[in-house]
Amino acid sequence: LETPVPAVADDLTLRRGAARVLLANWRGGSTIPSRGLYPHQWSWDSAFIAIGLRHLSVRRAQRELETLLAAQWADGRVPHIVFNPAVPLDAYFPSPDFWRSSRAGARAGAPSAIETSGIVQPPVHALAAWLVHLADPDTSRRRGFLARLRPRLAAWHDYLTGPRDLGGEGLAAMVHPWEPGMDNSPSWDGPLSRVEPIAPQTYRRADLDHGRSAERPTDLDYGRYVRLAADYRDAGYQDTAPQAFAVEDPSVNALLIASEHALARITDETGGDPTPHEERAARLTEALVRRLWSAEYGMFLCRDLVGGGLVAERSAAGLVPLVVPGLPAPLVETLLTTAKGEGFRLGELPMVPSYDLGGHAFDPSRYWRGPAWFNINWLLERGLRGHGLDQEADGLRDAMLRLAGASDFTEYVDPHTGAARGTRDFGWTAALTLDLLA
Ligand code: 9YW
Repeated sequence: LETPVPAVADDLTLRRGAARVLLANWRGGSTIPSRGLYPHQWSWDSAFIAIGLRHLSVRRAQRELETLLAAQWADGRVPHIVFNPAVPLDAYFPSPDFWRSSRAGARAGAPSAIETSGIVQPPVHALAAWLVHLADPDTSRRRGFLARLRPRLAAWHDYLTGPRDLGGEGLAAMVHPWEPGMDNSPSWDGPLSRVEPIAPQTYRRADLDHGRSAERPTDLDYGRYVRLAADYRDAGYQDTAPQAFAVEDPSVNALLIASEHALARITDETGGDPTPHEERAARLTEALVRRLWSAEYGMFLCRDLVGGGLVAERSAAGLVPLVVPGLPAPLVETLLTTAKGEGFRLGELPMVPSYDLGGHAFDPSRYWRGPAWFNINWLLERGLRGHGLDQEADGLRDAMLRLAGASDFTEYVDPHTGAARGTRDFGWTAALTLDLLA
C-alpha cells in the first residue's frame, strides 16, 4: 500500500525520525539495515550507518565499525555479512549454514567463533572511520580508536589490491554480483548469463517474505547468485581458483581510492608515514581511468574479466568516481554532463537513478535497475561538493532530505515520482539523512 505523502518535514522532525530508526535498528554492537528484510550486520551498510551515527553517538559509531572489523578474516577480507547468532536461520537466505565460513573459510582465515558470509562489499570503511574520528577527535584518541582500526583497514586494502587484483592491472575485482552492493544491476546481465543457475527447489528465498517480488531480483538471477556463492565456498573462498564471474567495478574502486586517501590521513594521525597510501591512491586512480573510463559513454563502465572488455551498460556506478579526490578536471566535467543528460537527469529529477532512464533494462521499481538509492546519491552529493559543484550538490541534498522524510526512510525510490520502494526504516537512509542535516 502506498502511504500518503506527508507535508515536508522540518529539520527537527527529520532528525528525530532518523534517530528513531537508528535506535530501533541498533542491536547492541551494530545496526541492522532493516528489521524485516536484513536482520544481520552488513558491511557497507555499517560504514554508511557509522557516518550518520557519529552525529548521535560517537561511541556507537566507533562500535559499529569495531564490531564489523572484529569479524575480519586473516587474509584481510571484511565479510559482507556478520551473522547475529540470535536470529533464526530461516530469517535470511543465504544463512550461516549456507556460507559455513568457520569451516569452509578456514584456509582463508575466517574467524572460528563468528559466522559470516565469505564475499565482500565496497570498502567505505576507512572513509567512515576517518569521518567518525573527525566528529570527536578527543574521544577517538582517548579510546585509541584509529590506532586499533588502522592495521585492520590496511589489511583490508591489502587484500583488495593483492589477491583481488584478478585482472593484474592494479584494480580490485569482484567475484559475485552481491559484492559491488548493486545486486541486480544490468551491468551483470551479460557476465551472469554464463552462470548455470542452481535448481530453485534447493533453497528458499527469505527476501520474498518481506519485499514485493516486483521490487526484488528475479528467481533466475537468484539461482545464479546462489550458484556462484556455493562454488566460491566449495573452493574454500580461495581467490586463486578460476572464477565464473569477475568484474572490475568503477564504484568499488572509486570507494577504495577515497578510503585509501582516508587511510593516509588515519596513518598520519596515528604517527605513521602516509606516503605509501597516497602513492597507492594515485596508482589506483591511474588504473581506474586507464581501465574503466569510456570516452564514448562519457562515464566509467564495468570491465568483464571473464568475457573480456567493458560492459556497455550505463549504471550510476559509473558516476560514483566523482568521489575520487583529484580526478582529472576534464573527466569531472564530462561526468557532470552525463549526469545532467537524458540518462540520469541530475537537477531535473529529484535523485539520480541507479541505471540509465532510457536503458533497455530500465525498471523504475526493481532494486538496482532504475530506482534511486540514498547511499549512491549521498556519494554523488559529496563528490559534486568536493569538486566545487555546490549548486548541484545542494539540489541533491534538498531532494534527498525531502524524500527521506516523505518515505519513512525508505530503501529506494522511484526515480520519476520519488515514491517509496523496497523496505522502510532503512538504516543507511536514516543515517545519511542525519549526516546531510549536520
Ligand atoms: C540482498 C543490505 C544489503 C545492501 C546491498 C543490497 C541488498 C542484500 O541489501 O543486498 O539480500 O539482496 O543490494 O547493497 O548492502 O542493506
